[in-house]
Amino acid sequence: MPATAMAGVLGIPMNRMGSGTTWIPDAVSLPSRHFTAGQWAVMLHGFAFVQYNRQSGARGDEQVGSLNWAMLMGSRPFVGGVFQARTMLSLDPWTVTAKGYPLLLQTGETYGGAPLYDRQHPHDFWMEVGVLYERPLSERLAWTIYAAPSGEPALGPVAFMHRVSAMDDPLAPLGHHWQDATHISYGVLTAGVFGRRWKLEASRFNGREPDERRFAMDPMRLDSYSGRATVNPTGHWSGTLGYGYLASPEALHPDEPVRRLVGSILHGMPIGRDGQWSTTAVVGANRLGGSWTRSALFESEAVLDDRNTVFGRAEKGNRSAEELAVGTLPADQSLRVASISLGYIRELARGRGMTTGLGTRFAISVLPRALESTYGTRTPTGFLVFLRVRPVRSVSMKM
Ligand SMILES: [Cu+2]
Repeated sequence: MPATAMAGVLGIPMNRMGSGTTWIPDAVSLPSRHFTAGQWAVMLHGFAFVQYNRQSGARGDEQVGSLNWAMLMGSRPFVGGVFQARTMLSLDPWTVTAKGYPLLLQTGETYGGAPLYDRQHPHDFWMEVGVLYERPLSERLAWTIYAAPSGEPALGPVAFMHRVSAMDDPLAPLGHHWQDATHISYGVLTAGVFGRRWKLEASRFNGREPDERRFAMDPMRLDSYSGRATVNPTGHWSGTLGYGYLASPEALHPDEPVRRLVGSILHGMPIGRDGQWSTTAVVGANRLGGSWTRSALFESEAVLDDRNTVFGRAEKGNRSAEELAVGTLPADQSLRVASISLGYIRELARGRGMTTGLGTRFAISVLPRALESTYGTRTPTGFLVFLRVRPVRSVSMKM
């Protein structure tokens, strides 16, 4: 039996665990390698893309780079429960540079002391370093604690790179900083209780976004808090609702706390012998000062068989003129933007449990008239060709 089918506390399949302490539907899985070493069950995840990325229009740019991450997780029985140590690492700061990669309309974090816009920041090298402990209280109830010098508080859905509906899409969602951007927080403590189909969690964490020193751990703080409810009513569905108070997310605006409300619904089902189909909807909102800004995402990925994968994403949300650094508009003018993307990957080679695919992704955005002169068009596009290496999906036996 593959370790994916391994049952943890309360008989919950081990690979229900997504990033941080999130859950995904049991019917789908993130491809991984497993082995055992003594009492330890070890799981290795990882994706590496090498991509040419071209964003069109007056604010466009192009880049050859690599997006990548690897995760190592070890679990073992410990005083009546299960102990897990994990780390997730990324070389993005080298391979897409400290300034990140071109992505029209993206905002969040800084480079050279200035806010980034039309670029996605690189992920920190230390994406996660943490420990997790789960222990049953009865046949139907268990408790858990998670402590991470770098990790993910209980807020939002599974982070995008760990989402089965987005795993083969190299690029970050435009709603990242409204939805799942807290997935790298330097200092997280989470406590929770759960049954087989539900989980309630509360976190204290560092609300500050990672700084520009991408290879160093940032100073730990526990100045922010969040709470999240998760339900997995059947093997095919998972839903969350979370709320967070981020004390001072942005270094450039240290006096501005953000309140975040995020809801998500994930669906997953197997397709044939080798495939799986996974879909996610997320709505996230940030309150800064007195007003809320919203973002919505719908994405889906189908691994059709051992050769073909298709994926797509549709998003809409608001940006302020200040966030997009449009000096000709009032700083607080709210601009509605939308984007849709489609991608396809053809597997070229397979070996040693890994598969290599050649992929492409095309995106088109729709801008309000107020942004036309800045972007040179109201429908800028993004184009990507890439090679992707990841583990072969282990056939799920947990249903
Ligand atoms: Cu991120």
